[in-house]
Amino acid sequence: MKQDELKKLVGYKAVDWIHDGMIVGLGTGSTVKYMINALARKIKNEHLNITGVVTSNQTANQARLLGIKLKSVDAVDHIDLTIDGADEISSDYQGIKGGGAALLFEKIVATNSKKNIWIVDQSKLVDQLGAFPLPVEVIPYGSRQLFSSFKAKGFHPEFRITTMGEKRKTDSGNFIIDLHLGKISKPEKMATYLKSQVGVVEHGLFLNTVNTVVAGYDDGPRVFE
Ligand code: ABF
Repeated sequence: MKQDELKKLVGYKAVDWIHDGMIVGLGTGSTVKYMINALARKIKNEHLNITGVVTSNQTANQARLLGIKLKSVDAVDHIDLTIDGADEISSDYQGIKGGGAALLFEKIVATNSKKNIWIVDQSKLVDQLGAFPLPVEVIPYGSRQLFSSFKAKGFHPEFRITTMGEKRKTDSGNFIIDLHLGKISKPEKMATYLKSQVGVVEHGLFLNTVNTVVAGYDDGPRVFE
């Protein structure tokens, strides 16, 4: 199956975990778009009372267009379940996220969720993290200094840029620096280092976060828990 078909497969499967009355974190990315479409259909067909909590303007726009009730992460007292995509998932279920530049709000919503499900096509499953560039969200002021320090450490940094060649801004107005690390042998150590750097807001290492992975294979969706 093509990658897009695999994304659709797991996006549709993921709504099996959503039940009436739930407060559901809605992730960001092309795989999640399929899940949100399926969720809107399920809400309508089964007359469900579902409240969505979004992780990006992109997701908010799609969910609103589909008539899904939304609340801010600060307007709910808990999130039952968050369903999101990922860029890489290692064999010990650690993740890299942020390819969609939404990692900060994704991590806030994931951190405040009772359960996290990641939906991916099988190409995202890797032995070790790092082939996918690690996104780091930084505030603009001092970002060139951070860039230089990452370069000096051999992290091969690149500012995320738009198709117009300008520095991409996140929903919070920050910049993303992608680190081309190749392999991340000690994700915990890398996460601790990045969070210690003044000006770093958040990074795309999602460690000890996911509870269930739904991966799309040619013979169907596979659930790993
Ligand atoms: C989002 O899902 C991002 O963190 C990640 O980049 C993206 C994966 O995108 P896609 O589903 O489009 O491959 O959570």
